[in-house]
Amino acid sequence: MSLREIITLPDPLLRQTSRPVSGVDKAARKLFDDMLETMYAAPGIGLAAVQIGVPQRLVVIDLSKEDEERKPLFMANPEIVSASEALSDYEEGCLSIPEFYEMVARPSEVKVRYLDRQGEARELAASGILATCIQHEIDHLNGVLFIDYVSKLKRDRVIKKFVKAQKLGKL
Ligand code: GNR
Ligand code: NI
Repeated sequence: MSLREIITLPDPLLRQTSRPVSGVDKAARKLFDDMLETMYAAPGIGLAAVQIGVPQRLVVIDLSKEDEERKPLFMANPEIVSASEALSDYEEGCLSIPEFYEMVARPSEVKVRYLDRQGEARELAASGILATCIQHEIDHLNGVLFIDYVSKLKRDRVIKKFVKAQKLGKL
C-alpha cells in the first residue's frame, strides 16, 4: 500500500466525471488499498479515487471509530438505486476542501448498488451518516462537491480562499 496525495480545491480534476471500471482487477484492488491507507492517514471516513488524482469510479468508506475494529467498505461503480423522500441534515466536510464545514440536506436513506472488492455485485441499504457519506462520494465521481449545495456567497468565499492559498504557494 502507498500513501497518496489528496488533491484539493481548486484542482480542476475535482470537476471531472470519473470513468466506470470494467471490473475489480488487481490494479483496482491496489488502488482501493492506496485509497484506504490515504483515507485513514488523513483521517477521513470516505474517499473517492479522483481525490488522489485517479478519475475512476472507485470509493472507500470506513465509519468505524478510532478505538474500534476497522470495517472498510469498497465500492466500484456505485449507483444510487433509490433514495428516500425524507431528508437529513449533516455537517459535511471534505478532504479536498480542508477546514470548511457546512450543513447539507440529503436523502436520509439510500439503496446503493456496486461491485465489492471481489468484483461481486452487491446492494446495500444505508441510513444516517453512511447514507450521507455514500452520496458525498458518488457526487465526487460526478465532479460534484458538497459546496455546490451551500449558498453561493459561502461557496464563492471558500473557492476564493483556496485560489488565493494556491497562488501564495499553498501557505
Ligand atoms: O472525512 C469525511 N467526513 C465527512 C463528514 C460528513 C460528510 C461527508 C464526509 S466525507 C469526508 C471525506 C471526503 O472528503 N470524502 O470525499
Ligand atoms: Ni469529499
